[in-house]
Amino acid sequence: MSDTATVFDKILDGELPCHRVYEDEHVLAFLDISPLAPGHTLVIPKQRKAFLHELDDEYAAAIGRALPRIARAVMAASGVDQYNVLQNNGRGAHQAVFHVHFHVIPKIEHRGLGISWRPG
Ligand code: IU
Repeated sequence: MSDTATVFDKILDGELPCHRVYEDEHVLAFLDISPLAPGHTLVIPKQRKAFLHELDDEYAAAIGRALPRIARAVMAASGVDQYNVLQNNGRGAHQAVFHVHFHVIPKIEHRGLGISWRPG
């Protein structure tokens, strides 16, 4: 399963467009096509792996460096100081796209979009 191309690989390969938020040598971040809140951003490694535990250290470290930067950008763009970071592994854990990704979701309570997302 890990080597199966997903829609995120097509985005990485430039076959599909995205609203790019951040990019470096190992990481791409773009807006979720079906946002739970305005500014909902997905952060993916440029390594084709389905699950977090499969990532090489190089990509895991790069994601770790990039996430706080991207969180700051999402906060600034969304005008919020609260947000959720979520990451699903496995169909039973609500993973739909089998390329590792982190959700950065602004918490926008005043718009009535209070997200009560919980794993499982
Ligand atoms: P999940 O953690 O695998 O359940 O999240 C997949 C996310 O990918 C979900 O929020 C979708 O809206 C999002 N997404 C996307 O941004 N673009 C796409 O073409 C597809 C899914 I398919």
